Amino acid sequence: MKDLIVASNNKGKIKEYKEILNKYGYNVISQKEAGINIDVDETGTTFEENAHLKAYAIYELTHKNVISDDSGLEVEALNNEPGIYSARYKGIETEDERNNYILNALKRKRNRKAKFNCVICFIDENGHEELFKGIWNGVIAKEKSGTSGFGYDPIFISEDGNGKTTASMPIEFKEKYSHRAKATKLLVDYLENNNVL
Ligand code: ITT
Repeated sequence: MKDLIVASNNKGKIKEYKEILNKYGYNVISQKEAGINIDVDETGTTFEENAHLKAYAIYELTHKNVISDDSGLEVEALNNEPGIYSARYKGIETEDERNNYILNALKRKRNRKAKFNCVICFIDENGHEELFKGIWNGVIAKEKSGTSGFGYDPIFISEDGNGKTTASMPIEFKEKYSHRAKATKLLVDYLENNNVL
């Protein structure tokens, strides 16, 4: 198995990377499992910049193959917020309260279009860097439902589903269609075509 350290402290993301990448023959090790206890400051202004900052910080400490993930939800009627601030939107502490905030903010809006973004930054053990991006279009539900996944999954209805939130769908659904699944597919194609690992 080929090892990849995932530069993340988000348990939901790490679980998804373990599930998807394992199927492709990669062994995903979280930064915590690699013995690294840091939280990188996300000072960038784009998903790309923040993905780079997170991957580079872990690469510098390990000089091993690293991936990071900067992701987030953009809601059209909220000027594409929360975007890169998805994990700390309006300083609201919990995922559940952030979901409530968005549902409230959209109460009288007709336009409920939204999309998830995911940028993966891969740095190989020689320091060569590549970025891969995935987007998942959908709408914001009228109310929360479901318990699978994490973050905004209880309020996001993707264009690929049957009108249910992604938190109401089996795990395999996100593995196939999500922003993360799409970016991961590009990463795997790159790794395989270039015999990187
Ligand atoms: P790391 O930086 O340690 O990886 P983080 O949670 O801070 O963890 P981000 O800065 O990339 O990561 O923020 C991503 C946020 O976007 C995440 O906390 C969720 O709120 C949301 N998000 C991203 N992908 C999601 C998904 O698949 N389902 C639901 N919400 C998601």
